[in-house]
Amino acid sequence: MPRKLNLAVAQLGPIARDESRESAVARLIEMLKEAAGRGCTFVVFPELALTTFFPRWYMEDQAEVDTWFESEMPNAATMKLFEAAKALGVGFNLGYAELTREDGRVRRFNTSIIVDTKGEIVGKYRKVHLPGHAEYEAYRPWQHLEKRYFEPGNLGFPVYEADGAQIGMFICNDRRWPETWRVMGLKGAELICGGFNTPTHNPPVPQHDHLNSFHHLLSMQAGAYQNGAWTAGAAKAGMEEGSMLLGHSCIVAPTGEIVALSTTIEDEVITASCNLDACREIRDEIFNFKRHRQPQNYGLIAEV
Ligand code: ING
Repeated sequence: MPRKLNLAVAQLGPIARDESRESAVARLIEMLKEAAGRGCTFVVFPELALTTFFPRWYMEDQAEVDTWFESEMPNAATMKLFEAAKALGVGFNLGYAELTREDGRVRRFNTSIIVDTKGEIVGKYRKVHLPGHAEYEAYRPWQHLEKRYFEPGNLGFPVYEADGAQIGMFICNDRRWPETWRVMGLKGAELICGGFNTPTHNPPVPQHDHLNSFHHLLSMQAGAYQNGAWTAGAAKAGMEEGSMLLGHSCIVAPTGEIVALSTTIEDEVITASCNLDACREIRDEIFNFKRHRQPQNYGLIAEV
């Protein structure tokens, strides 16, 4: 009997700068209900799914920056999402800005969590690859200050068991780096999921703007095929505070085939029935890590 995971990806349209957490959570719950109605038991939500993509603005007042962060999870605004998911028996992956105290100091990460069908947080990931810059760059129509507001993740690329499935996470720019996928592939991930906020105009390299979706899907499909895993990406999409964000939320099979793709730049749920055992035909035959990898030749990849 194949192990089927009925998977949903819940794409968000724009979140306005002044939109409340409660409003964003209400939109997430609407899509959670739609996913449950289609028989899904796991939903992938976008990166920084509770607020607008705030790294597009330069801020110097740390107190203002910290208004975009969550210091607890769940918290007053997100408890409704956890409760709705538990009541419907649906797990989820959620991205948010995490403010925490570790090693005696305040730490800030671009974070995502895995919540199981019992409403328990069973895993956490902190974005490793932070794109953009740390100081104001006047030439840009908007900033991309992830290096200013977040630290690189300090949890590595973990893979967690959730309701019988081995699930790993990426966040946005991570998907462009093959190391992200390979580490989780080596750990046996069957589903590697996450969210993204991808402006369709990248100021340092505008000549690539017309390749924006191609590069996104190429990364998702390569990650899936080369590691024999299902991959799923949830966009925050649409014209958000003057910046057009890519849609093309997607679910990709271990063969690299796109099995579901969003067709709007608004709140949209896409779904697929994922046979987790399909990972095997890639893992056993094509990318059989034990039989075919030659890591003695790969040292350079992991060198600083
Ligand atoms: N956003 C973008 C991403 O990696 C980017 C940054 C855009 C990089 C376009 C390259 C090209 O999808 C985030 N938040 O990482």
